Amino acid sequence: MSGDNSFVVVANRLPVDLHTAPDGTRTWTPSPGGLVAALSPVLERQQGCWVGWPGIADEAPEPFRTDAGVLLHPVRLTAADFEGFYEGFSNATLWPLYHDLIVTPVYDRDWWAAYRDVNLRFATEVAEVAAEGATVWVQDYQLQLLPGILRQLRPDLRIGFFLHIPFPGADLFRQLPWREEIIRGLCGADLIGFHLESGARNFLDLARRSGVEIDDAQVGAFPISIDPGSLGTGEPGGVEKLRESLGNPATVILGVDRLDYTKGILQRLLAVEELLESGALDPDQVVLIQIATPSRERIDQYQVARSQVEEAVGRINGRFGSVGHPVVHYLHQSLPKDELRTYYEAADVMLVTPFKDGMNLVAKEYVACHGDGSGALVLSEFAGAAVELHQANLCNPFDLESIKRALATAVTGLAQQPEVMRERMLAMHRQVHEHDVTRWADSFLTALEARR
Ligand code: ADQ
Repeated sequence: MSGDNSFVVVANRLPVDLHTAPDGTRTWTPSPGGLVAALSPVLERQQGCWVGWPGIADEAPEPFRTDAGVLLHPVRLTAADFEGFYEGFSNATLWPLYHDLIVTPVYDRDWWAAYRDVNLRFATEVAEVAAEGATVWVQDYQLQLLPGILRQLRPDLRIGFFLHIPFPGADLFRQLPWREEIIRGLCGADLIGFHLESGARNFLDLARRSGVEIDDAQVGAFPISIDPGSLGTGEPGGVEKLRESLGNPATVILGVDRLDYTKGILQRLLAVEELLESGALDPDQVVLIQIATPSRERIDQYQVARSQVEEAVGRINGRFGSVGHPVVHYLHQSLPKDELRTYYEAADVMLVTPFKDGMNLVAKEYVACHGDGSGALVLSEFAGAAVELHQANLCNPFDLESIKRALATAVTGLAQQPEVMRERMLAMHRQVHEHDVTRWADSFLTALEARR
């Protein structure tokens, strides 16, 4: 049982979208994302294959090759799989547990059974497409059992695993009724990668407490980054046009996130509201744009988070806006990357305030768009990105006063100490350019190559 692909990437999602034309014709088109861009060179060089779910329940196209020659291999999931494995165990159990219990995880035996089944199905598909001795790179928390299963099915493979979200401390992780199975599943990999050293340490500690034999070299920290080129060049005059449409305010503040309760969107709105209330921010001089991509909308906690955000936006505009001049501009939409670039460029202050975040690519994207040294980044201490972007205005998102202080300091810093702020932004810009996503992928794959 082996295929002819010497390099296989496995992720919950296949990088494709289904398009339906007005006449009803349906086509699957590759959707370029950060991970695809990062892995494309290796995938193309090595006749690579990507295994994943195409994003729609009960549907899967036949495997097909992209123009660049990458084989996309769909795994079919039923609506019940989607509920139990994805919405349930992945996003209502593991996601809150790994993000330090910002909401309470649900431990449901049926969801666990679905998670095991789907991991087994993914592993079986990978075992069929991978060539003898191939390298397989497994992505993220939805597939933590896969390395262990695959190791049993195909001992000849070189298996890497990367976790895109934080890995919690032992005291939290040990709540999980199926903790042993997850640890053993991950230990099937030759190399287990985390964004931060702290995640790697947490994992080593747990594995050893569970009596699993593991050496230090089996885990490592590989902070992910972005492809600065993927942000496009921006529309000429786009920034001026955008600022004009906002009424040319002195200060544009921006938030860009998936609408997720981990991202601290409500907290930042409350901080802005209090600064408006105290007069520290002038509603005639400042505009906050919050762009929030719809996300996991059927899960209760996401509906609660959305209502809270939308209620706060309405209240702030009701209190401080005037006709034709809202203080908060809120979009519940996903925007194309080049449009996002105009927002990033136009923003004087970027507010990134997650309670917990594996890395946070938005912070890096903002910095990548400010090669001229303009702008300021207010960044949560609990985002993985804070380790590398320590020149940001750091804040504790659990402390409203801390967000307010960081935001107010950023605004006054830009006015009163432009040179200091410029140096700080340029240092962060250099960091992101020198450590891009290609470097991330190369360093992981080189370390994986060195194993076994
Ligand atoms: P996410 O939680 O999705 O990623 P993040 O790292 O910020 O968070 O990436 C979000 C991506 O979506 C960015 O590239 C951003 O540009 C894009 N995006 C957000 N809102 C958008 C909008 N309205 N329109 C268009 N695009 C939008 C998970 C982890 C992170 C980790 C990444 C990568 O939770 O901690 O950094 O994976 O490992």
